[in-house]
Amino acid sequence: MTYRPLDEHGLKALLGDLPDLRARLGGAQEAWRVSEVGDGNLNLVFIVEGADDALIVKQALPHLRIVGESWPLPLARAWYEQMALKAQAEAAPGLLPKIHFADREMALTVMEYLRPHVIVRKHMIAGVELPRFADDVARFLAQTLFRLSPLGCGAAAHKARVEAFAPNVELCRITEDLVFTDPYRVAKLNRWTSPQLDDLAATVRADSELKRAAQERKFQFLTCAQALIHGDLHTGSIMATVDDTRVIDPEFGFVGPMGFDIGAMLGNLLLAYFSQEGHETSPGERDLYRVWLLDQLVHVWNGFAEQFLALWRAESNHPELQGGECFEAELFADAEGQASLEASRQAFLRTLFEDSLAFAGAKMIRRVFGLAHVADLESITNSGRRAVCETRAVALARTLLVTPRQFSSIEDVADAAALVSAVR
Ligand code: SR1
Ligand code: MG
Repeated sequence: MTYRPLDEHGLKALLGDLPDLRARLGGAQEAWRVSEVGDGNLNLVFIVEGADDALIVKQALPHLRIVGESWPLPLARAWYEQMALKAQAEAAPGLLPKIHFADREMALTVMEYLRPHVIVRKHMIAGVELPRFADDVARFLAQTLFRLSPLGCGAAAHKARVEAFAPNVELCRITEDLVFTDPYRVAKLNRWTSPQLDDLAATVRADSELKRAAQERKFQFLTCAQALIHGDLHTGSIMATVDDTRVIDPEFGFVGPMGFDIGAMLGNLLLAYFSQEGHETSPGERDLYRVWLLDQLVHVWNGFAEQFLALWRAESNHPELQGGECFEAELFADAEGQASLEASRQAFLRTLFEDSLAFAGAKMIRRVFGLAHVADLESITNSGRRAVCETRAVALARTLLVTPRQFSSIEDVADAAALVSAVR
């Protein structure tokens, strides 16, 4: 199929020519209801409803949706997304949407329609508690980052993934520019709550320690090929109900630093936390929800660390699994070796914790001063109140990015967030 952006008519014709999907939707093709619901920055997203079932159709546009044709983007991102969805679904069963059909030329993916799932960011703006969220996200992180790294798979499989995702250059460049560089310089597309944050934006641009930390993390992002990562794992990339969680949209996927995915999640939970006061209709209304959000922060990291270590102990070098080739069991066979291996695992987790906090800080700062903001903060219509929330978020973000080693645990981070938000 040659690429053409789809409209309602084109979409019905395309799905009508695919017998499996036509049967799945059911009823007469003319009666199918099509609505374009994409509210992200990059793609077209359609819901197609037939008599029997409904489907999601996602199609990449050749340019950045939020900017327009002046910012061309490769259609190939849909292919990286399809490859990542498949790899992650194998590594973390049950946590991704099912793919029914994919076409590389059309940059098109047809997926199960998740309902009544809602984007987690929207749930968090509305103050909805999600009992499964932290466990599921921790499992997604542990299973994908372990099993899609050389700790959990063979060297050849790892190198094949590095090669397969390495050409996802333009999407990675968006992150390199928008996350690690633009917020720290005068850039045409930067924006912030003005005039309230004008001075803080200038302070950020003049902060050498902060800029150095951001550049060190950019270097890590560019060079550290630890695992296939999602690449954009914010709360807008997760859909959930109270009893089901699915991770979507891994079009920024590539083999990169594990801490980038974990940090994206922790940073976005902190943004959700700091934005809560802006959503209150009476003072203190969101106090309990704030506590719940910090609990999620703690549970995501601790749950991840526990499951990641358990996978490392159980699956690495497992004779019946195609486990990793690092830390080969025969090198650590005796008691001293076992203790040494365990110390190595703990040290790995500690470094990963600091990486994750630093990336979390970078992800928070970009959402306040860069091009792409988050609805948690943007939906606070009173700019004065929004600026207060943003200033607090930036205060913690700077500490996370510059001195992640000052935090001995994720509980420390939660305490620091509570302290910052208590400052009037
Ligand atoms: C220019 S695209 C802006 C942002 O949207 C995506 O969700 C990524 O976070 C990207 O940085
Ligand atoms: Mg996305």
